[in-house]
Amino acid sequence: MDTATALRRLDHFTVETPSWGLADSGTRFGTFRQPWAAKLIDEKFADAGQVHAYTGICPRVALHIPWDRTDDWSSIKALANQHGVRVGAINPNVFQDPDYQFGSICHADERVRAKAIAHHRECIDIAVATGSDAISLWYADGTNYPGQASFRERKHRMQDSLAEVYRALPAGMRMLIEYKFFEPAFYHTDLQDWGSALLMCHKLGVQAQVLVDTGHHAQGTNIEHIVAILLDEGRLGGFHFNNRKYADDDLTVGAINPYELFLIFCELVAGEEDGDAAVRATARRCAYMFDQCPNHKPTVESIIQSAVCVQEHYAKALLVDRAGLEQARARHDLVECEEILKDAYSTDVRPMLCDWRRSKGLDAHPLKAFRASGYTQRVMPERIARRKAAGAAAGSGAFG
Ligand code: PSV
Ligand code: MN
Repeated sequence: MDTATALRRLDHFTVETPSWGLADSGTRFGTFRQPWAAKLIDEKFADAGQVHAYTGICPRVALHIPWDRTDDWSSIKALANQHGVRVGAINPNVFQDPDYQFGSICHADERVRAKAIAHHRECIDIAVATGSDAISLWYADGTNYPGQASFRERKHRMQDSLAEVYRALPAGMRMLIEYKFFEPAFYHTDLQDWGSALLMCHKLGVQAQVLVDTGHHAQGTNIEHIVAILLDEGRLGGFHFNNRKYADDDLTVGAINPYELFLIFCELVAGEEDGDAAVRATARRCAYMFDQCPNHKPTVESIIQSAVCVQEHYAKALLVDRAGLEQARARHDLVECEEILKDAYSTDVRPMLCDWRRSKGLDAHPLKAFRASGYTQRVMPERIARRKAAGAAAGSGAFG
């Protein structure tokens, strides 16, 4: 694709910011508090607004309930708008309440399943109230030891529970189903891979689609292949970008393996340009989101880094010489096929992206501009004072 067309295509490329990626996070060994990290929902919108103001590609913020719970959902839409963003996918949390120790929607106890289903319904209501068009579902359900439970009984409970949630979905709202092969369960996870997620979607209906998270696969898994299959089936609903070295590390996008990211984007872009209108529609509707934790980095800066990185790799994928690739494939010219990909990957797209930003009235260099703005230094004392005034009980955090 030529540069002018690629520049136009960049106008449609957006990625959702996770509210939890702006909050303090840690590991089971501890959380190192960052004095500027957002806690309350207005702070999360303010920070997300900064990410969008400097990158121009992050207009939506995903919320996690109950971490982001508030008494008045009707005012949340306006609050987000005040900060130049809007509400993205609503993520129910059915993994922290003590009732969910042995599962949520797969739990053997009907009372616990009903509680989990009611929470999903609440999230659908929140999505309606905030103008969001998706709920995003991830489950920690699984077992830790062989023999602990019947896989098939749990599968049936999941099917029945998700069917109930699906029935509550209004027209036009999507249910994104995310899989993960392990953690926190260490023996089996009920929704462990794209196959099980797809199976659920087929049982539920067209409003259910699979969400792929980079960190949720065994080492060496060919994620771009999964993306291609799900696109072809019309069931790729969303993508959680992050990067990992070992497991679900939730590091800044591109920190470890940018070439993998590029190859994933090659499939997403191939889908956007496919000759089949259904594949094109699926690819163009795929909700791109970050799912990362700051891991000792200043929160807003780390998401700006990710945003710049995904935009660069999307741009590189747009520049792949598709016609040349088709011809080289037809000749079985393996070397040329790979060279075409590497040419695009090696292209320095930064000047092109600087042009794109200038054309939108943005600073050409988002991270530098944000750092120079003094935002972090400004909000830090305000937030420290606010925490002191409110006491330790204020707000919600993320993991840990
Ligand atoms: C847990 O692994 C996780 O990171 C999933 O990827 C979800 O998308 C996210 O938390 C929010 O619930
Ligand atoms: Mn995720």
